[in-house]
Amino acid sequence: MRQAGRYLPEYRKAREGVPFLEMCRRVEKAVEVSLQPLRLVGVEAVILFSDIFVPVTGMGVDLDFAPGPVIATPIRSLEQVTALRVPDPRESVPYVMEILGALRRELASERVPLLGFAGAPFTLAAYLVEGRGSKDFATLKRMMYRAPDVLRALLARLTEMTIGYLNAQIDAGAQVVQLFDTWAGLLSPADYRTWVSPIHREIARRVTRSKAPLVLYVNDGAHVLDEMIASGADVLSLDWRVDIADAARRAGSRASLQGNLDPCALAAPPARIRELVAEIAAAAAPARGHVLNLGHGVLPETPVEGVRAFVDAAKALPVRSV
Ligand code: 1CP
Repeated sequence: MRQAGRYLPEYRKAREGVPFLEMCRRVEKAVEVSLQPLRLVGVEAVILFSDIFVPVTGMGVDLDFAPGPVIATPIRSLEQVTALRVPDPRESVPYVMEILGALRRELASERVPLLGFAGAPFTLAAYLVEGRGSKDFATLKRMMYRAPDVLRALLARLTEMTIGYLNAQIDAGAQVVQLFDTWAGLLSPADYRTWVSPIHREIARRVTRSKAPLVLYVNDGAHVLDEMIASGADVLSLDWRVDIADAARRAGSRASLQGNLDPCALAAPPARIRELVAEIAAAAAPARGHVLNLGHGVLPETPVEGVRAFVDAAKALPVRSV
């Protein structure tokens, strides 16, 4: 999950006076803040510092962050979709591969795995159509019913981009890749089967999973868990609304699990955080494998002590394979 960010005073310092996209482009800055959660709170894996919208800038979309993504001209027509490029990410966003290479060199002696990531096509399309974050993405949902061809064409381009981007990250040194479908949980099970599942399956089929396992995250996805299991992803990252014991039973030997403490629980005293971590680990024990994590990214208001208590409690658990 998102583990760098504003809850860390050192991140706020590094970010001072630097626009967010500039942070993602400046290799030394991005390497520095990627490593902050490892050095400052002791997490056991490093995730590339970037954003799901970084590769979208290479498609010819004008966007900025305030603090979430804001699209200058939201995509509403087929003409706009056909104008989107699907470039080679090594050429359009070469700095992402440089950051990964630099991180691998930095981590070579430490046995700390490096994660790359991408936004899933549905979630990227949600912002591109809506223009910015939203509670219900009503413009996107209207497009599903009024202009399904436009949405289908947009998702097809984004799927090509995403597959090329994840494979380029694996070539550049990512040892695990995570696909974030933050907004796919807004859909009914039937719409999810139509608009989302085929894309997840295609990505799982075409990403080089023999070199880097694929983690799939869907926020608010309890009602589509069986579809997630059928996606072919190696690890399913669960939000906190999912009963992880039930997920372990349903996934069986088909997928490992990741998650799923409510990020707000990091406000609890350390002793309570230790209890909650032990409860999740016990509930996930029957799973094929389990990566202890939050059920979403660390929130800006989170006390650093809470994050540290979570990490320490996780490290005190017996090691399991994934
Ligand atoms: O300094 C700041 O204010 C920027 C805050 C921030 C950060 C730290 C944004 C803006 N993006 C990021 C980095 C980021 N985003 C990472 C790097 C990982 C790390 O270093 O820990 C990752 C994996 C993401 C992924 C991301 N961005 C997602 C998917 C995962 C999720 O959290 O659901 C989404 C939906 C985004 C969009 C986005 N970017 C930034 C914000 C605030 C948002 C969310 C906007 C919204 O709520 O609609």
